[in-house]
Amino acid sequence: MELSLLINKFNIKGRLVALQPFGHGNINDTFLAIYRNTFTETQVVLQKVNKKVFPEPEVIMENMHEVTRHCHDKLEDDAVHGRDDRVWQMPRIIKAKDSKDYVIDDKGEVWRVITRIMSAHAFELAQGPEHALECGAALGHFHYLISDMDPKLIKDPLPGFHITSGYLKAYDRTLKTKGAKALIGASMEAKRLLKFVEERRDLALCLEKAEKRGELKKRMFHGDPKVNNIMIDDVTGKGTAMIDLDTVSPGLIHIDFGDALRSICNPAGEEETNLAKVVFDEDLAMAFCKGYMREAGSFLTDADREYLFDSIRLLPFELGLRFFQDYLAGNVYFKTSKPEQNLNRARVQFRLCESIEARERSIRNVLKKL
Ligand code: GN1
Ligand code: MG
Repeated sequence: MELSLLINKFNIKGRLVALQPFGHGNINDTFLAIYRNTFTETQVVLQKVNKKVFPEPEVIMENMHEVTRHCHDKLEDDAVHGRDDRVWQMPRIIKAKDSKDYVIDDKGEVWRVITRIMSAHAFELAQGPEHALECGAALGHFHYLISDMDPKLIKDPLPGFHITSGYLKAYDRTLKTKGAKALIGASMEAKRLLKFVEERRDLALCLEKAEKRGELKKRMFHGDPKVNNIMIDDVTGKGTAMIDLDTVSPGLIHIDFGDALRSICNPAGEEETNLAKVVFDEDLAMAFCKGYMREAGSFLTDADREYLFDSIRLLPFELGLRFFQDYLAGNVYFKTSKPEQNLNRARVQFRLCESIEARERSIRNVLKKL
């Protein structure tokens, strides 16, 4: 179905004047739509939820309904009581004309429309310590917002998401395939990455083991708090919203903490091809942690703090493993424009992991002072 006909099934006022691809997500297809009215303009985001990644796109929308309802109520209450130093925002679902939260097209694909957060941007890379601090504040505030949500309202959006032991199992299964064997046989770099994974199998289980021992407890987490999912107000320069709410569900907040840091403290970005440029920037990390603790520090336990370093080391390893496995499986999960792209993405994450390992003592010192 043509995109303009599809978006016409949603309840949006005005005349559609532009509909164009938007953002750099690796999973869903995203478009920006602009509508004109006599006195105003409305901008919305149209997205196709990726069925190959999310087994039940309808569940994603039910979850989003619950998350936004909970957070919007809390945001309004906080605003009425003047509890915040800024206006925190969150996208709203725009309903279809039949009052549903999504539209299913003739191919069975699930489409949704959400509001665009206006006068704010997300960046592809950290812009400096002030930006990193605001990213930390935005994630910390988001954790506060969802902290008292009933996890039972949420259905598992993506079974196995951020379960590192599961990714290792999938990787081991892939290694046995003909395709993976051929790719590894043909590339020195792939062999090097294989060795990198072998040397770190134990570390991959650190958070899962801590959870099993009861030291860490699942709470609500975001699941994908990378730098381009954190909106910064164009006028004030302050963090104003977390976007990409598809994976908000019960999980360890450590995953979010490590995932945000692996994204924000790598100023070269996920697609860098010159590994010499990939380093973990400790100034950005310190700034991020300061912002995060200001908003979320009060609900972290001593045990939570114990595992912060492990989470910073784990997440680039986990993402590198996911990229590497996808490369070996023939690029079936993450969107790619070049056949070697997932291999290179894995190289970047593993280099970042090494850079974190080399700075362990200094990073632990920073974390102790928080
Ligand atoms: C994917 O779609 P996007 O780019 O927001 C992935 C994240 C990864 C990220 C790496 C559901 O997120 O886990 O960290 O790519 N999301 C899913 O860029 O797998
Ligand atoms: Mg995402």
